[in-house]
Amino acid sequence: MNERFVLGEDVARALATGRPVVALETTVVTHGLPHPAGVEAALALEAEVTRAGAVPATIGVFGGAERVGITRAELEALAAEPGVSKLNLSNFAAVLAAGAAGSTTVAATMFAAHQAGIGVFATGGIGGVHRDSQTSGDVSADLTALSRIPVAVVCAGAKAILDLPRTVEMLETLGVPVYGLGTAELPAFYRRESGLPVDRRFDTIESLAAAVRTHFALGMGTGVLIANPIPEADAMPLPIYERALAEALAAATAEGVRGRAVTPFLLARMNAITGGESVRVNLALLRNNARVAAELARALVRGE
Ligand code: PSU
Ligand code: MN
Repeated sequence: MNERFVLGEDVARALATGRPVVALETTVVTHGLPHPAGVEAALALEAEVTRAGAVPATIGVFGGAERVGITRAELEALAAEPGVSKLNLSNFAAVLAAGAAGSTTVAATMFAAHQAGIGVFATGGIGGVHRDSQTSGDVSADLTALSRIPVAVVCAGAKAILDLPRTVEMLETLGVPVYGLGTAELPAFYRRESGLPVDRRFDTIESLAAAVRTHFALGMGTGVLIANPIPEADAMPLPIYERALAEALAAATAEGVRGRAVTPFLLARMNAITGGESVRVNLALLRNNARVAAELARALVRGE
């Protein structure tokens, strides 16, 4: 550990005493949700983790340090920072070295969490293989991180804006187990079903924790993806979902959006087209994931 790596007080104490900790990302705050819904979401997720009996560790980069367990004031400052970088594995070090501000994607959050010794992380939906990947080559660094960082990522599947069948194939190729909690299907973020199978279904946190613990104990070296579908009552109605998705994807193509801008663009378009419905759904699934991640972190601590 050095000055480039700073643990928040509560997180440091929790890790030192073997209490369950859940990592939380900040790209969803700065790029995934409209301001100020992002900050409210981050605080709601921290509260959800705390309520479920674990310690939240929200992660961000600023002032030349990678910070695991930022304060509310730091979170607000990060969210208000103009031009804050969306960090994955490739731009992380340069932004850190420049002393600039960066929010962490799933990839960057996995990296920082693992460095801190945190094994469980809650997000909304991971990045994956984009629908135009054959021409654009756009595949999220989240998959790279999952292939080489042993952290359990609780999500509502991959974002439906992606090519889900190719994303599932890629996860298998990379050796990343996909475990469904209460489902045999990979959820499609805004909705519970995608028609794509997971590697295994679990119906209790204990049985899920046993598989995650075994995966890490075997030294597989990869992350684990835990697919936790949005509660049925919160899911986006199918007709709204299909229309909004088609319109958002068409807009991205028409406007020639590329690279790191693609995912934030599509999420913002979904929000505009659905009149805020996509953000409401996003918040619901994030909270659901934070709670399950806290329960998983507790089960993993109990089993040791
Ligand atoms: N999940 C959400 N909203 C988001 C993201 C995930 O509900 O904004 C972010 C995550 O940080 C994820 C990133 O890692 O989008 C993926 O971006 P890309 O496709 O550019 O790798
Ligand atoms: Mn990308």
